[in-house]
Amino acid sequence: MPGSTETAVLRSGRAAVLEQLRALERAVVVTHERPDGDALGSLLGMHELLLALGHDSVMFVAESDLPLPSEYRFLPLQGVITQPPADVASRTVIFVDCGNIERNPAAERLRPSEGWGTIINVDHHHDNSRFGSVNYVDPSASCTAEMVWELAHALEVPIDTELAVALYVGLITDTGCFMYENTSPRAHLMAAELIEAGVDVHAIYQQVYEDIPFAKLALLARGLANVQRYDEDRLTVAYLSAEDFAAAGAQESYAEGVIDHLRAVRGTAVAALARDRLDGGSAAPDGGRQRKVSLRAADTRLDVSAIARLQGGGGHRAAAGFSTSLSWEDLVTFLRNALAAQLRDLPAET
Ligand SMILES: [Mn+2]
Repeated sequence: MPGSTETAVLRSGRAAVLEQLRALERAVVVTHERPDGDALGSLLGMHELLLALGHDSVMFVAESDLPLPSEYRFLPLQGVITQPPADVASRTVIFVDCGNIERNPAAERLRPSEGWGTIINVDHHHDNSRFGSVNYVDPSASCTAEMVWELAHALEVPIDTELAVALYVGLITDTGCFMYENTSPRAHLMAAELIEAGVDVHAIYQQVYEDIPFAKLALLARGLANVQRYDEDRLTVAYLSAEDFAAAGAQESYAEGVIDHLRAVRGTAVAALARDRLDGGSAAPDGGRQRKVSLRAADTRLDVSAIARLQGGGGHRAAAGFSTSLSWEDLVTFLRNALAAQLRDLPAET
């Protein structure tokens, strides 16, 4: 729970964002790289909210993030632009679900320089770097879509079916279909309202979770074949190499969900999945591979975002990630040490 100072900051940020959302005329809505369900749901939701207010709005997703994961292609995102708009300097740039400005691939071209407009930052990551000129960061929100939903209420924007579907996708993906720790009564109240607004629960579930390309199953099989466990099974790790992706015929986004299997294994306190970046990323100094590492805490006393920050990443206590050029062996050593340090610092059990 946020302390009173944090709550005061949150309220002032919310008021400032509401004021900006009412007053702005032209906006570009953006989110984080490799967008997931909450990123895309809140991107589309914010865009539709702006259109409902009568504003000019465009959505930007970098070329490098296309194609979008196939499970989200049913969302009406055909209109996204893949380069920042030429008139970006005269638009309010609205970041949703983006904990750090560097998590957008076009950060350099979205950052205000002299004479530029406003950056609005709406997010629920507790380690958000508050990079906006106005920041509304609410770590108690289950997803950024929940914050967009709440802003729509405050702005008296009616929730039509299209807006409801966008927000619902953010809600189910970030709460693991209402099963993660962040699932609050408010998340369920939001779901109830979105269903009343016309969301077809089962149809969306099928689109997002049950229309799996076979290559994704093949990639999961390879990931599960690569599982290793350390430290009395408290650390469960697996990797997906570029060769695994090639052999499965899989895109990078097909790795989504593999880590859930690692987290669910009895005994696991922390799960990690390291996957080679298929775009190569920036070349590693030793000529080695660039890897993207996803972390999950199965033990709720642990904070994997703190582990991710040690490597320049971030996220939530229960779900975080970072990029690295560490070798696999060094990466495992790092994770084992980081986990051991957190376990050591836990209060003694009574
Ligand atoms: Mn999110």
